[in-house]
Amino acid sequence: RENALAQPVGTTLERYIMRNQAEFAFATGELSQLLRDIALAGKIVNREVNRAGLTSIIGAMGQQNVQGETQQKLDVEANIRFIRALTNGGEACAVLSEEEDDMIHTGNCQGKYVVAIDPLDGSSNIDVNISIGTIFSIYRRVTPVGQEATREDFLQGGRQQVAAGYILYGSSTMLVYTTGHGVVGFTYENSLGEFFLSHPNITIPATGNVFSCNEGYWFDYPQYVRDFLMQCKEKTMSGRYVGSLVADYHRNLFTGGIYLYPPTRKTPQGKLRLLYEGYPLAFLIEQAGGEAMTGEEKVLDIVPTEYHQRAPLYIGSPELVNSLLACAGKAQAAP
Ligand code: P6P
Repeated sequence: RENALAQPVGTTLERYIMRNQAEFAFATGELSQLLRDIALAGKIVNREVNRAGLTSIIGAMGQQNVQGETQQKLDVEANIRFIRALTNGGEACAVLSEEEDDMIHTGNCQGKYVVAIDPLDGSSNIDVNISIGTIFSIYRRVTPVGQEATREDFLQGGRQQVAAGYILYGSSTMLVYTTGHGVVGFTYENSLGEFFLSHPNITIPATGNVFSCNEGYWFDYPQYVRDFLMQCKEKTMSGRYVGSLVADYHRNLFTGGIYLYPPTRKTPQGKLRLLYEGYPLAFLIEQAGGEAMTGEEKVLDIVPTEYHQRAPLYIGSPELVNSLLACAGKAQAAP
């Protein structure tokens, strides 16, 4: 991390990657290129997101989106952008997207990586101008280069990720990622079209004053979750829930706090997806000094079986996650 810490705030993503190329994860150059491709798609999606509100006006002026078709829903548009950027970049042999049932083969059979991605999470929030995000998770393929990727490339388990991160399209647009050497944040300067290093070494406070969950599901929640939430309220902690995972996660990463998506009657395994939400956010939070649990185990230790499987998610400051688990322990121990 000393190399990253030595890099001045304000250096560009490009220069940051080049300077770290020799240091670690980027040694071969392919992962560097993969991150550049993701950043490029993020810039394009950022522009689309910022114009979303104007689409109808633009449509009225006869302009169409880049595909020359009627304006797509933004999550569909984002999916196309990320798959195209990863295909053109050449480093990813396959992409697993929240928007696609099966993996997308990019045709880059020489590519050494596969990418699981939620191109635009929380897209229902776009229409009401709330922050949204892209979440990505990167693995080195385990199948031989030169062949098409297979299921096992994507079902390696969370601890095999070589990089993970998110792009938050918020009051400012940020790219936050890890390659296993801490968490780094870049802020986008629209007028220059560049990501600039703004947070060289992001760590989450050990505890915090925020809990984030949809209390509408209160009567669905396991008893231990209700016990924990009652403790939070007795301590007059703040309930903060945007309803957009990347926005809630990012805020808690900086202020300290815990985000909870417990099992509900509608979603007995929780609503959030493991491969492109749970795993990447869990990798990031552990790199930032936090915890990510399902109530039963660490998220990163779950053995994956399905591309789009769900998992409960309790993630954030370690002291808050451990307090929740203590409630689970008491509940289990209770006669
Ligand atoms: P609920 C958005 O649809 C999302 O996937 C996450 O971004 C968000 O945290 C969660 O679902 C909100 O779900 O059930 O509280 O509306």
